[in-house]
Amino acid sequence: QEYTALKLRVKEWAPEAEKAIKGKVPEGADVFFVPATLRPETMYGQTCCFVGPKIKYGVFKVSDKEFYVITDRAARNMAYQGVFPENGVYEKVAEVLGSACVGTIVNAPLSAHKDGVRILPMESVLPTKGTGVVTCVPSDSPDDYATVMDLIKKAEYYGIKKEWAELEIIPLIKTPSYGDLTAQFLVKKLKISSPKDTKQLEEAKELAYKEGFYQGIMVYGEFKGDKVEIAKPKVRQQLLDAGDGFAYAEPEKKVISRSA
Ligand code: ZZB
Repeated sequence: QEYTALKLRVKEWAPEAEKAIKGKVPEGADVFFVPATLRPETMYGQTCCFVGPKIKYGVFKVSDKEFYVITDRAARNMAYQGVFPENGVYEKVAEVLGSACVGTIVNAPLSAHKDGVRILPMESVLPTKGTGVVTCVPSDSPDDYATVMDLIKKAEYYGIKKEWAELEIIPLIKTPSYGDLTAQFLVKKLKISSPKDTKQLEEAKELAYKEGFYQGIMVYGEFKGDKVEIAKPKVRQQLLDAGDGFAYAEPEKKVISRSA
């Protein structure tokens, strides 16, 4: 899987996370949360960025001025993909629990929400996939939409301010079958009522991917009017050229045949 890793720069730390990194990251250095995405063309619609509250993240040094918050596993993989200065070497300067990061404000490249977005908790983030950081696009990702609705509904339970999850959901892509808010449409259609409806969410994700890629037309951003198929690599290249993102590949997983 070839992901686009996106660099979301920390603007303001949540107090607990700030304590965890204090004295370990040089004053004035930039720290980035780095989600891995397969949908660079949807980055205009980022409304928050998810971490697993129970996941342990490392803060890894890229240079004196630049540090990445990702899982140890992702850092190891990146170390063989030219992300760090020396091949195979990755230096961890601090550790921080996902829950401690909740409330942190980050700048999300291309997002319409220019003042920044919050780091919020998502129970279903897999520590074994991508970077363990997931950027949230509730217009086009059913998982993200279901999680955002749940965060709003149970803000107190999650220990967040409701407003943090209430950023406007902007239509990005229009398709013949699902309109211009694919995730919301599919969540309703498949009667998904919470992020725990994992089976329906899996189905919704597959449908959203297919329809979005093959039938989608951009209705937002620089490539408005273009087919998603055409816009996707262009948006990706822009992010790479601007230094706001880089390529990240997951190592091949052995496919185990279920019928064998
Ligand atoms: C933004 C985005 C916008 C995404 C969208 C999807 C969609 P897949 O297809 O199963 O390989 N993701 C990345 N890492 C993790 C993780 N550790 N745990 C849980 N989810 C993760 O999934 C790839 C997508 O899953 C990634 O692309 C990321 O969310 C999420 F409009 O980034 B995506 C229809 C999907 N739409």
